[in-house]
Amino acid sequence: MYELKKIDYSFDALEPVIDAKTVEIHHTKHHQNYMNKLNEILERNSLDTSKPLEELVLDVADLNDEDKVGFLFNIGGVINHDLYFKILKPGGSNEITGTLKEGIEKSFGSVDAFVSEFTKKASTLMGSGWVFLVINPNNELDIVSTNNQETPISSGFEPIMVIDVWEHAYYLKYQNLRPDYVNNFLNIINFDVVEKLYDEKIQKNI
Ligand code: MN3
Repeated sequence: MYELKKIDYSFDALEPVIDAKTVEIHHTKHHQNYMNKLNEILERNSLDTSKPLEELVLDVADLNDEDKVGFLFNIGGVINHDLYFKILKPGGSNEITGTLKEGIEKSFGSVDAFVSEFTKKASTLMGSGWVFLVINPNNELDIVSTNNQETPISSGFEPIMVIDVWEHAYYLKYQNLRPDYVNNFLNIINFDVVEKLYDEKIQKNI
């Protein structure tokens, strides 16, 4: 069935922003567990599993009724964590430049305004969930949050950047200080990867 994507840096590569133990548990236990549970559900349903997960998630209507909730939770868990680990950069962020900068300025007014809104949403989201930078159906950038493991793909958005605000993402180091985690997190985002995703998806939509 589906296999978990490897992360292409070591568990300690995001220190000091995210500690090695947190990255290790997050990827090898939490992320892996969503994949295992998803495969268990797919084994007893007949879906086209040759598709990428980002397309498969839209086939939820084809599942047995009793598996629909578990399917959305676990496939969202895999997709969201794939993006999360993909957009992080050992050694720290690069600048927001090029087409991504233009898109952000068009949708939010300025990079500072975007960072401020993203930080606020991620710091104040209640309970467990995610905050995303997405391309909305009008091909503009937007910030959306989801609860639990829901992916915004289910609502017609294309996510290109994300922060995981489940406590398992930061609790060992930050405990209750989620705003500190959020502020530091913005310093390890690989904006070149985010820009590449932005360019690919905008091109596809034209
Ligand atoms: Mn997580």
